[in-house]
Amino acid sequence: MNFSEVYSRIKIKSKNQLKLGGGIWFLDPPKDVSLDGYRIDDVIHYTDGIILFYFGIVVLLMTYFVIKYRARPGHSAEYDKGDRKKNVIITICMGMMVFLTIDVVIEGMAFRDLKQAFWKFPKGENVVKVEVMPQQFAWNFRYAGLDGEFATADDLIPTQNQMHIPVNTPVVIQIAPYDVIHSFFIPNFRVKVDATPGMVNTLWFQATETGEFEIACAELCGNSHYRMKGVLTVDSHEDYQKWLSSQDEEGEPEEDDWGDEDEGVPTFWGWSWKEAI
Ligand SMILES: [Cu+2]
Repeated sequence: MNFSEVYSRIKIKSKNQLKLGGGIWFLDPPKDVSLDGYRIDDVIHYTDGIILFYFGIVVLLMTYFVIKYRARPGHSAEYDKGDRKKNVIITICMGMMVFLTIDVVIEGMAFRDLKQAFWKFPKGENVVKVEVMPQQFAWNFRYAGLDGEFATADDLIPTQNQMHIPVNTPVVIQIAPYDVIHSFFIPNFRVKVDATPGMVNTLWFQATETGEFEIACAELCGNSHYRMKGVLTVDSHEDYQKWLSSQDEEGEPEEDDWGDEDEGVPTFWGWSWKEAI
């Protein structure tokens, strides 16, 4: 297989999968349509750049030494343990440089982003709250309904795998699985959160563009994990309200709340909203 074959395969694959932004062929990530996605891209670009920089230095030095110390008449090989003072100092300096310019910088960027965005949960009236309950192998979404309270009779549960949110509005999700560990991943938003049995996890994001985007399960959760795919539709405010009012209310829970075990689909679920820390 030659280079252009590899190139065309990658192109075709990614075109079918996701919407792409402009950039360098296979390094091209899915188009960022979120408020804070650029922060993740920045960390990835910095990591790529700095690693490429050190890789370049290593390749150049290796090439230089391979030529300089090549076997030739009048030059015999010399055994060197590499433990002379000079070698130790160079190694420590290189190690420190890598540590300071890669590890420390990335850690700094990550904590800055967590503090400024990802851990700063939006509060207030306009925040859209959604409860997410993945199961083998589908996504269940729950909206609070008119009373704004979860686990009440007017909760809205859209068709499985269909999530709608309004554009330019902060969205907070709380997620807990019905069965095993899953992971809620929306590549176009650069966010991901695990669904862990026995825990309610939280995540927030905000869409900057309308459209349809993929929701993927990012945790190998069973034999049909590959088809655990949902659609996140970002609507205009008007369309979102229209969609909300077209959804059926959940109704009073029936006696057999969690459905038949063989059935595998919960007939009633939902928990009270837990305020994020
Ligand atoms: Cu899954």
